[in-house]
Amino acid sequence: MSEAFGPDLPQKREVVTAIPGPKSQELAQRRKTAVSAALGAAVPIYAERAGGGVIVDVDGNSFIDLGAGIAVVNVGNSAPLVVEGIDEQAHKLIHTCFMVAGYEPYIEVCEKLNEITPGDHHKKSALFNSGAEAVENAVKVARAFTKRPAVIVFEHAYHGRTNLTMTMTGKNMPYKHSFGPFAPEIYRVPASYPLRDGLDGQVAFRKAIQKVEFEIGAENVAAVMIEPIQGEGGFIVPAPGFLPALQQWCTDNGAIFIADEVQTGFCRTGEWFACDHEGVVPDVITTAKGIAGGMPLAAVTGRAEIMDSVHVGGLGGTYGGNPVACAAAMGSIATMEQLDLPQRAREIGALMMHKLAALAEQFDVIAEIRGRGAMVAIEFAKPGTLEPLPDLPKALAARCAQEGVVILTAGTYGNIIRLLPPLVISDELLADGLDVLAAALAAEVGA
Ligand code: PLZ
Repeated sequence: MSEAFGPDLPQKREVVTAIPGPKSQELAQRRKTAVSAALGAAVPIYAERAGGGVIVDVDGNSFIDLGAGIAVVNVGNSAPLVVEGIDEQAHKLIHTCFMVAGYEPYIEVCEKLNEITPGDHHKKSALFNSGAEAVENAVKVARAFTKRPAVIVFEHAYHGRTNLTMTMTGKNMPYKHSFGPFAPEIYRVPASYPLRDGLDGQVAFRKAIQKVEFEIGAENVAAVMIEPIQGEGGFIVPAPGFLPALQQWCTDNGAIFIADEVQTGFCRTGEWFACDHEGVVPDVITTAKGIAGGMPLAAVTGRAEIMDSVHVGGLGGTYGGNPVACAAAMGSIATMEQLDLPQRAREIGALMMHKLAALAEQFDVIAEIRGRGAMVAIEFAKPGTLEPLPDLPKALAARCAQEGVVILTAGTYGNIIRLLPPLVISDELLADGLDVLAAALAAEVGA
């Protein structure tokens, strides 16, 4: 097997026990006693090893991974350069706290992010532990720079689960329900959702921005934060022109345009970042997930004058930019460069689109196939309407798990299947996974 694929696991789908198998069931019992019931699970299995396009569970079942740990292991699980980086760094230095004594890997990651994120202006970065933490800090920076309070977010947005970021997240269940009161000065405006609003980018922009101008006031806006393709919201690709118009409005009105690329970043969409598709250059960009091949790391990267506007000591955290996570990031990014993963994401996307287009012909519950690169979704609705079918994706995910395929659901209405395989998955494995999904759909709605 190719060196690049990490652990020497056979790249195949193989179900050898009932799902969940006996060992997974045993762990489920222990979990029930020991782990808070508040944590959900997409599949009922417990993973032991993973690499390339497969996850092997504790019972020896080999699953095709079409979720990549929610767009995290873009370079594959335990990718060789990631493991090497972790191993080498762990033997040298695991922690000092960057605010106590600095270390090179932190600076190296910031240099790399400043180089690869959109735009060739002078940028600076700061590192954190999670996507939510990056989003929080991007808001802090934007408020400090502009000395304004309001933050504009969009319908269907997902930005995290902390108090500020859950406020910014659009969906009540499961993210916000019973967790209020929420943070002040967060304002939600309509997104561009071509399937459901039928609007072109300019019209969708006017609709959103009129709300901002009349209800909030442009001069009160610190930042407009948007996922260039909404992730948890259902891989919603805005109409062309929507993002550039927002960016221009921010420039014209002294607000900070923040792209939350936590889910879309690091080659997922067929470019290094989703903003690259329309040549959008955000003032600030938040990244996490794919950055470090599975290690917890996140970043805020932005125009130097914005990032430097915060007082010394104003940003930080005990673990943010941990040396081992930084070494993993350098391994992860090097893998993306060596394997040309933006290109591979485009190939994966073409393969998925081709297969799914055929499915859409066959099944009238498919309202739309959409996405960019290796970030593709199927939206389900009652035939001939846009009325969501929220039970179908759940049923499909359950059927796929039984057959050895891990797929994830999404969407404000829960009526979406999202496909985001590791970018090192083979064509054969991907095709097999999609065939299993097709069979599950036929079984669920009748061929
Ligand atoms: N911004 C765009 O997609 C995380 C959430 C999983 P953290 N998405 C997966 C779950 O149910 O908790 C995400 C995102 C975007 C921010 C975040 C938050 O990133 O690393 O989960 O904090």
